[in-house]
Amino acid sequence: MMDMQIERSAIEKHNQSLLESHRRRFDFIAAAIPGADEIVKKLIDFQVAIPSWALGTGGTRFGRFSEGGEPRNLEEKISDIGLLHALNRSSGAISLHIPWDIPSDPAAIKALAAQHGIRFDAMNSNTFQDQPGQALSYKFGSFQHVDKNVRRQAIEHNIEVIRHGVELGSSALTVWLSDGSCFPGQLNFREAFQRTLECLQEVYSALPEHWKVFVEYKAYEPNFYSTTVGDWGQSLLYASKLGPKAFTLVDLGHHLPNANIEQIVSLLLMEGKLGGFHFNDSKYGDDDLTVGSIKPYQLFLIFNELVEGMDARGMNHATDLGWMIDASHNVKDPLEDLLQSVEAIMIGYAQALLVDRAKLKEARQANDVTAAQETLQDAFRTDLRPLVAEARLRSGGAIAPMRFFRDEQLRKKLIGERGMKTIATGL
Ligand code: AFD
Ligand code: MN
Ligand code: MN
Repeated sequence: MMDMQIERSAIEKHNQSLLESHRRRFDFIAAAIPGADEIVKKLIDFQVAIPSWALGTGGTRFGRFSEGGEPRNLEEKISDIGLLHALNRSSGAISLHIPWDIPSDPAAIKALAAQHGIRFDAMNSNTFQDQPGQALSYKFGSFQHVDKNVRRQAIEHNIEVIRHGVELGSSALTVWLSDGSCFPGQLNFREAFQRTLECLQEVYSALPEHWKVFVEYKAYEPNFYSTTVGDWGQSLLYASKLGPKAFTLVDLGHHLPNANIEQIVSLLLMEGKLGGFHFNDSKYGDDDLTVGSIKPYQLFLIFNELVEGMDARGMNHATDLGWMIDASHNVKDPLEDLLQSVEAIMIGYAQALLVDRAKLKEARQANDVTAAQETLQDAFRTDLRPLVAEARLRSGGAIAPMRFFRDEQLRKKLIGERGMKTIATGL
């Protein structure tokens, strides 16, 4: 059931109306920079996985203000991502969260996703909430828990998530553990680490042949004194002890204020232990704000390290890391927010591709700090949106997705089809 069909003719009409001005802008920037076409080709290949839990309005512990027209089930979530992908041609994947997204009919879900050109990226397990009817509580943690029965329940859940993923064609599991402590004395840190590692090792041994497991770290929240997978060092320690199929997952909002994330990314990539990202932005904590909305320069600096580090290892930019969004939209239309987030990621990536690597290397060799900074900022200050739009156009998408979304009143149409009072499962 295709909830919302975006007519090809509507996109073509939209593009026709914008083509002349787009062409002018594209030709201008393509004449001003080297390798415009190469950048466009890389942008066409680059796909960002959309989190299933972000298609509805998020909320905080203080309240949730749903928008209306939100997806009521997994089919509608896939349809919403199909809408995004039809417009930006860069959202060709979905990251599911279990048990929120348990498919009633996996084959039908897989076929529906394929119809939209969407594949299944990493699966996310959930041992940070107690589900209805759950035998044992995760109130005091899951893999770290002192009770081996709780740990067993959490291991079984993660193995169940892998099973769902295999049915859908996914090949990665993201484990984010909210485990930790709220007060000094509550935990023996060493024993909590050991128990967590033993559980992760059991999950690791259940991974199918070509699967990866991403160990996601987070500085604090919901625990506020310590987190058992609390920073990149701990995640790297777990991933290194687990083996070659285990990697770290970098969520941009999961660092203490002012952390140098681009340096962390550079070193994890050097170690071959960077698994992927949960992109978002933040001012203070794990705010899950729109990518690039607060610190776009940091996003560019991260991509600058990624492009340099991936090229140093001969990696395929599009396929060798997990590119996922993890955001929560409390006051914006979720689909508009996701269109903005994907665009910000594409712009940051394009700018990083534009960096004059030879000039940067020369400046570094000469300890010419000013020239090194100028080289980076030169790329960051170049407006590459016409290249991102060109990549969409060449892939059959819309030159201006946000304008299309509004001109076609797509949210109003979704409300018409689903009603005002719909709540999507998720955070
Ligand atoms: C929350 C956590 C973490 C996790 C996500 C999905 O902070 O980022 O990846 O939920 O489980 O945002
Ligand atoms: Mn995350
Ligand atoms: Mn988070």
